[in-house]
Parts: sequence; structure tokens; C-alpha cells
Amino acid sequence: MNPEEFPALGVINYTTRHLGPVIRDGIPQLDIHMSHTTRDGFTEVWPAQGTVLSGEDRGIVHARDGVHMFCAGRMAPAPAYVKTARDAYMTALDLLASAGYTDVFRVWNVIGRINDDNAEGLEIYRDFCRGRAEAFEACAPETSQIPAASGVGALGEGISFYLLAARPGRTTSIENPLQVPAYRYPVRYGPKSPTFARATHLRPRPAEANGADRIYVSGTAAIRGHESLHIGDVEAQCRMSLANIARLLAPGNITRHGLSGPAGLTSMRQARVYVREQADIPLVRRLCHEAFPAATDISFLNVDLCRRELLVEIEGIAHDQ
Ligand code: 3EB
Repeated sequence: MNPEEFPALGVINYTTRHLGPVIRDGIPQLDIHMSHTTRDGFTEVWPAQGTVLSGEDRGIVHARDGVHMFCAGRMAPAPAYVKTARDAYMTALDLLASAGYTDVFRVWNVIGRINDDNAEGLEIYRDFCRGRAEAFEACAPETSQIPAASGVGALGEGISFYLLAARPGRTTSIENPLQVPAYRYPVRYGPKSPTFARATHLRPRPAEANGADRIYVSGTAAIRGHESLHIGDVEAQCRMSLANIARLLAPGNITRHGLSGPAGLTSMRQARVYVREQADIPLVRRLCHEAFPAATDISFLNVDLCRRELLVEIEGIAHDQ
């Protein structure tokens, strides 16, 4: 454990191969295989707000700054993931709990061969969901502790994940009245439901004068109730994903959860858009640029999605200042 005066809690390179996670210069770094060429790659940096303590424990790389904690992990390509996914998540949840950062507010899962079957004939996404659900049931049994998440494909094999957590009392899970909570999907989508909330609201710390409320929006697709709609129509799926986010962030939905803070598609400051077919990116790009404010930072990635019929999925961060 080295105390380091560095400006980042975690660095994720969206790049042409998987690597890590490792600690480099005191900062957790994870390379994920999400880009076809280095030209398309980009780096995501989660800034620290104080002195960073970082380390590695049972394969999970982590860092904390007194306010937030970052964890990253990697599951090597395997015939089945249920056990490695459960172990990796249980380790991360255990590290967070022992350091006092109990409230996970955002998780990214990038899953190689996401729609292929594992050695037992279970789709790899469903296999992963089983292990993740078992870890949350064991370590964080309250539905209020379910984080916002994305679960998308990757270009390489194996599964990488990274997450952010806060000290207790700042997070609220948000659901969408148009969608069944993912953790209550019927069993036809897999033996264990996906463990994620549609969004998480993060309050500013009491010590933060004029701090902004933020909403971390999960990967959002053309799902109503629990069903995928507009099969084969990427434009309609994209419009419905945007409409789902608009409903999620509608003022009435925010107040229904007892919250104030950012509302509406106009509050989306960052968006990331996952597109299954490379050829669909120009159309999806145009629709997203029409829907979000000009200042929204939007990135596009060409990867598979967690249901074979889904062609597009959109996530982002909303804040009101
Ligand atoms: C859905 O609504 C689309 O498994 O963590 C979106 C966000 C999706 C997160 C996850 C999956 C996940 O079910 C898929």
C-alpha cells in the first residue's frame, strides 16, 4: 500500500487489446479491448480528490482518496465464468466494505464473446450474470445497494470490469417506470437476473459547497417492460433508447425517487454509445447528436450487446452544474 499524491483514482484505456489491471505510478490502470485501431482508442481518467492510497488484493486493483474508491478486475478466458465472476465481485465488494466505501454507484463490465455459449451451453453473458448476482446476494443483499451498470461486449476474450464506490449515504438507485427492474427480469433471460439499477443518483458531499448532483445512467437499450423491441431496426432502437433515458431523467421520475437535481436529456454531459454493427454508427451518431445538447461529449464503440437482438445501447452521466 503506497500513499501517492497523484491526480487519478483509475485510468481505463479503451484500446486494441486487454491488459491488466495493474498499478502503474501508484494508479490503477486497465486496458480494455474495445477499439479496432489505436486511432479509435481513448483514455478515461477518474480524477482523485485527495491523496490516493492504492493497492492490489486477490487480483483486484484498487485506489481510494477519502471520498471515492475505484476497483478493477479481470477474468481470464475460461470455459465457464460463474465462479470467477462471483469470486471477483465478492473480493471487490469485500475490499470496498472493509475500506468503508460501501455504496457502489457505477460498474462497467466488458464481456468477450458475450453472446457465445460457454462450455456448458449457457450464454456467456448469462453465465457472468449468475456469478455477479450470487456475489451481490452474499455481500449486498438490499436492492437499494444495486449499482448502475453497463454490460457490453468486448473485442477480445475474457471479462474485465471496473467500478466506483462512495462512502455511505450519498447514493440512491433510480428505476424507469417504462422498464421492469433488471434484477426482476423473468428467468427466460437467464438463471439469475442482471444485477443493476437503471441509474444511480450521487449527492454532493456535505463538505462540498455548491457541489453538483450527478446521475450515472446505466446502459439503456430498446427494452420496454422486459422485452426487446424494434428487432432489426437500428434507428427505432436508438430512438427508443433515447426515449427510455428521457423518461428515466424526466423531472417526475427524479422527484418520485425523493430526489432533486439534473433532469432531462439536456442534463446529459457525457454519453457513450455502443453499436453492434460498425455500419450503423453514422446513423446512430446523427440521432444522438440531434437528441443531446451540442456540448455533450459523446463517444461511440462498435461492440456486441448483451441480447443478440439489441443493436444499440446508450449510457451517460447527467449533472446540473
Ligand atoms: C438491459 O436493459 C440492457 O448486465 O450490467 C444494460 C446495462 C444491460 C447493464 C448489465 C445490461 C447491464 O437489460 C442490457
